[in-house]
Amino acid sequence: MTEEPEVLFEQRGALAIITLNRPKSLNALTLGMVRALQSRLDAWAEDPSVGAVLIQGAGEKAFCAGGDVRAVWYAGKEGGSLTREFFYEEYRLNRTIHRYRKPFIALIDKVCMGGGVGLSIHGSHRVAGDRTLLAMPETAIGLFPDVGGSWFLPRLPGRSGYWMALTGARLNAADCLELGLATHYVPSERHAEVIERLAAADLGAGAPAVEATLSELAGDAGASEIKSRRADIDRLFAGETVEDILEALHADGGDWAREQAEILETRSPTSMKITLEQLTRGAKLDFDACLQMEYRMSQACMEGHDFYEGIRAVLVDKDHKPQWKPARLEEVDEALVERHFAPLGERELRF
Ligand code: QUE
Repeated sequence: MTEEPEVLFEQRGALAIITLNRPKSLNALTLGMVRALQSRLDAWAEDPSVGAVLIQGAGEKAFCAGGDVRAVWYAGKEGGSLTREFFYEEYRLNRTIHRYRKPFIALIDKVCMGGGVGLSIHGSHRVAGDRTLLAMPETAIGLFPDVGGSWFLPRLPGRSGYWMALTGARLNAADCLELGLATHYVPSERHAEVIERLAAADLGAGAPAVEATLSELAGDAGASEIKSRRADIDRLFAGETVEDILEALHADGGDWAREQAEILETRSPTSMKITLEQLTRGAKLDFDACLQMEYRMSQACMEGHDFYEGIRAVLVDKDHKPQWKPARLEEVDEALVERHFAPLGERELRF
């Protein structure tokens, strides 16, 4: 029996196509996939026969559910090097996509979370579909919204990125378009046509050729619920501390605010505090500095408690009852937050 490759690469016309191919694991990104993507993107960048790159997920459920954090979890428990190498190479790949000189189109139908957002948001075009479900849910697993979250989340309209980061809210196509996380909506049944049309297009014209094709296929994603919530989000998530935000949510009295507070009360207190600090700092940093900060944070999380407990509760035992430590926001002191931003000396992320 031959083993299925975890990523498939092909070229049709001037269109280079990536298919994330671990459908049973929601195409969660392994280090092997990161390495394969990095070397292929580097090669395609120099290849004059490639006019644009498109990335999609295999199967019916996901574009990409995130990093293969289960493997990182095992490595962390057993002293393996994956806790260092995975984030290091994943963030470098995010940067390659951010700096890519050719159109980079992601078909983000179905589940697109965490690391999956990192493979799509930094490209030039994101095409949402009918089953798009996009989130940065890391505060639920004792992590923080990485893969460039410090760059793109504080740059979303108003406080919407802060709300997404803290709650892990799940967005549909209309919401993604509203916030600029998606550039186009194309009905899912026409996503195969997106590939066919781009493969047949004269991509020598670059982004305008891609733009024309996507615009022709684009449809109406319908009304965005977030659009009607934007004023609430901007008002209730404006606080400088997580405690301030929770206080505003409790004081509001409405159902939506109460639901948001209930969500936050299940998230890792440490994750929420470092996430708010991360976005506040990220708003003023350039892209590379954002990733370097995130790498410091990732390594501090690997040394801590909540990541192991979060993965245990959500992906290993699946009891969804994490016992966070510290368990309460007020126990997460400034020194603990600051530790997540400390320099790493020889181990810093370098480009
Ligand atoms: C929050 C997350 C992730 C998550 C669930 C959360 C995440 C992630 C996965 C995931 C899903 C399926 C897999 C896998 C990992 O789930 O980042 O290996 O097969 O990667 O609530 O941040």
